[in-house]
Amino acid sequence: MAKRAEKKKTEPALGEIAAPEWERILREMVLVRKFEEASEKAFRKGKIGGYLHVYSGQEAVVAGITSALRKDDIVYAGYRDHAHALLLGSDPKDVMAELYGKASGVSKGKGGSMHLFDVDRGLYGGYGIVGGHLPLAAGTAYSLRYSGTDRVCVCFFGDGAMNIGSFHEALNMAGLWGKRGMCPVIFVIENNGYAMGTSVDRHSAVTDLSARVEAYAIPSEKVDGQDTFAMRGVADRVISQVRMTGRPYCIEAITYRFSGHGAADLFQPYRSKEEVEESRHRDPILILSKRLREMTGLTDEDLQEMSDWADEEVAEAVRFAEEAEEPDPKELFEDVIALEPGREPDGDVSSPLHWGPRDEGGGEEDEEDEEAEDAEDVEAAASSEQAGDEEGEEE
Ligand SMILES: Cc1ncc(C[n+]2csc(CCOP(=O)(O)OP(=O)(O)O)c2C)c(N)n1
Repeated sequence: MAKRAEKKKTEPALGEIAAPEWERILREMVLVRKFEEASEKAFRKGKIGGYLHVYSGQEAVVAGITSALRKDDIVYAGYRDHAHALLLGSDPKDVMAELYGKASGVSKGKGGSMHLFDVDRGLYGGYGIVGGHLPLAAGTAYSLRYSGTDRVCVCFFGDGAMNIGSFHEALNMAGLWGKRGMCPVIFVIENNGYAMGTSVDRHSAVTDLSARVEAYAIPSEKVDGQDTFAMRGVADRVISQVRMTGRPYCIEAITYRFSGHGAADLFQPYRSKEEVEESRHRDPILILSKRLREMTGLTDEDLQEMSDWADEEVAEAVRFAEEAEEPDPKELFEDVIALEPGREPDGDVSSPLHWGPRDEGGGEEDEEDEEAEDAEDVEAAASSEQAGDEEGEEE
């Protein structure tokens, strides 16, 4: 009996989420898959520079979570971030243009595949430094609560990111702030079994990853990351709980990436062909399609129409990216903290965004002033000490 109640919690029935919404989620997952296939092709043709990590196989994880978020919630992602942008509603044309390094890309062509950024859609970035975004997510969650809102922050990261120092620092602070209801962050471990070519049991002393999170007073649970129903179920429950309590939570989604780690990982000696083949039976798109066929009467024609629509959207995105303008080289110095060599800071120089080369003369003066102030303080302290001694003598 208890078991059945638990199951219902993680698998919302169709009545709770309307059939058209499930079909919309499936349609978007198909779009992500086709987008990834096209981006790999473009990378191999040399159209995309830098690096490229695709998400095929993991679509249910982000689809389940993002479909349960509010528009004003915030999401952080690692470098495998195309699906996050697309499922939050970024225009596929702007995402593809970013991969191509074009000016109309979501990060003005400066970020590329690993650094998508679309604040209007709630995406506060993809991050190429493994685990680098976890402290940002914890701090963002704190600020959301501190400013009196009930918004939440979701932070996606891979199993490999759990072995980096910033993971432990971020989780410790989140656990601590969470005790006072001040850290509405949901950590989502996208456990695809590998950090590049190193399997979880070769990179982690404790392979029960969600259990490791509990050491920081953050409750957690595991979920089948290939099953969109299960992902959406846990997302609905956890997001509303975190929104209400301001306490962090961790979801470990057990998933699998069908492609190599990155576009250059062609031979994948760390896993067998059979293993990859086998994982295809747990394709999240097939699982959801089958479910919807049974529950909403989705037909082959409907699936074909979704596939054709996604093909057209992606073809248009590629066309757009190919034809888009390269960024102006001057743009290199915009939106960054460092200034061009020799350029004077303008505007409010007290803002970190205007930090520039320090004026040496002014700097010395400042130092002299500080030294004089220090000397005055020492003098004042010495004379009051002396006065105290004299008082003592009088006594
Ligand atoms: C701080 C840091 N160390 C090392 C790397 C090199 N690196 C790139 S990807 C990766 C593996 C990360 O694996 P995981 O977090 O599981 O993400 P997945 O690729 O599975 O999504 C590493 C170590 C990096 N980018 N940043």
